[in-house]
Amino acid sequence: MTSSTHYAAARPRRPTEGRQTVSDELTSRSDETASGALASVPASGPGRSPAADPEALRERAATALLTARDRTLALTGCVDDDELKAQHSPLMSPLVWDLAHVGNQEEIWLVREAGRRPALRPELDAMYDAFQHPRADRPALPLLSPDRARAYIADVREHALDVLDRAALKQAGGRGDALLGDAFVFGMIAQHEQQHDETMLATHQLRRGAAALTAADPPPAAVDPADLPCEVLVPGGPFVMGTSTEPWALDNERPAHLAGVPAFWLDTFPVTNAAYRRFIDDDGYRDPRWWSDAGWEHRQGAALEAPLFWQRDGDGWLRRRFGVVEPVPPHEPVMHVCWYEADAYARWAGRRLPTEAEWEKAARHDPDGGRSRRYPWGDADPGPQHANLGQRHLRPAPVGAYPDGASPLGVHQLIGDVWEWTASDFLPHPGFTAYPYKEYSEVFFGPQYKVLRGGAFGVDPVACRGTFRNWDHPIRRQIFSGFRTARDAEGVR
Ligand code: AVJ
Ligand code: FE
Repeated sequence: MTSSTHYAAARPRRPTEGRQTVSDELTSRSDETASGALASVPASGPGRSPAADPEALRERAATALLTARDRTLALTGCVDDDELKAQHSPLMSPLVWDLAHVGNQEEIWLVREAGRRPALRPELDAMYDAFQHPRADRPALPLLSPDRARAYIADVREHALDVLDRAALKQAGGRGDALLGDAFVFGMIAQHEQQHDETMLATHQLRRGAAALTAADPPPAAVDPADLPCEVLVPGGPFVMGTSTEPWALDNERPAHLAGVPAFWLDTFPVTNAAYRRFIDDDGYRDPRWWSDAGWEHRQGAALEAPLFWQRDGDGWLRRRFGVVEPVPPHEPVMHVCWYEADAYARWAGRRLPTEAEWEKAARHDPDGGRSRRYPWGDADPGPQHANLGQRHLRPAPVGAYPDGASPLGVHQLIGDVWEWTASDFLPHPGFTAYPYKEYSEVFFGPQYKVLRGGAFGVDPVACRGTFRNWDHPIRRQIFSGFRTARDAEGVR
């Protein structure tokens, strides 16, 4: 994908090293161990801060905002105005709604709340409030034109960066403005824009017509999955789930708390297209034994027969991917399946979906010392050697492509490639406090949403962590969703 930088040019990009500073701090902290210092972890709120200096924080925040904006402009700059205003699916907003919505959220949180400055365009709040207008209704709104939306978000950004330049970025947990601690609110808004960038990427995938986006293919497998065990034993016992120390963790990831998980076996890799085809070929979609009642009802009503975007081609299958029709690649993680399909596949395989706690233990537990780490590979921020993230590639990588991103127990590709459905409903961690607004997470808690973990190729590293939680309805599959399976380890401790 090309990167549009015309806005960034209005304010020179500053050199970046902020992220590394933050993760270096984290490597030396050991408060997230199952054995020790949980008592020192605050129960809620934006958490304790690393001793990052304010200039490094300012740098990290500016870089995160600029990176998000480059991507937003690239995703909206590659199609014409009619396409920006069109609704490509009733599941999605017109791209031009997302474009102005990210700016409106930035105005609300960075200009008004963090900066305590007067509103720039308060009359836009209602139109770009996701709760006032369901996605299906958004095309009928008198939305800002693409040019006006770009001018609006650029204006907001000028003010937001000025707020950032002047902000007293104290450590979180100290006195003063909690929103500014660790530059949290800036990180939150950068993550918000990146989340919409992933949503816009899903809109591009739904859109018909010639390809508008291209990117290099991800790396091929560097290890042969056949040479590795197909599942890994994760030991039982408590581990620290969630975080109270990760500076930009969102409210639903907090606080750190002990979670007990009995020993279990987890797939080494996400389920591949080849494995999923065996389920299809075995008439898995026609056999109610594998489906929950709600799942079977949905499978019947929606006439599901294969993942979204797949079509039969003689004995084989093709898929449409960002405007290109191609054979389904056998060794890639399966994608665009809903929770009901993942659940049915797992039962057919004599297995089950992992719970969210199991997934997080597999991703974060360090068997040497028992600490919970930020990522499967350790505490370092994700690099291109670890995981397929950040829209560098417009598809998942084949299994075996990221041995450097594996966990110490040998679980691969937990981060990146595809979001992984878990068995769990989206519920608050014990001790949860909504912060800074109930509409980010709290209003979504309940059995109507299932949790997805790990991030996909379309997720930026700033919005992906071992603790990061995503959620969606169990029928949704326009998202970049896959899964892996698990089973109990009876008699194993
Ligand atoms: C976390 C992806 C479920 O898109 O609804 C965007 C992220 N929240 N704007 C969503 C979000 C507010 C959210 N998900
Ligand atoms: Fe939003």
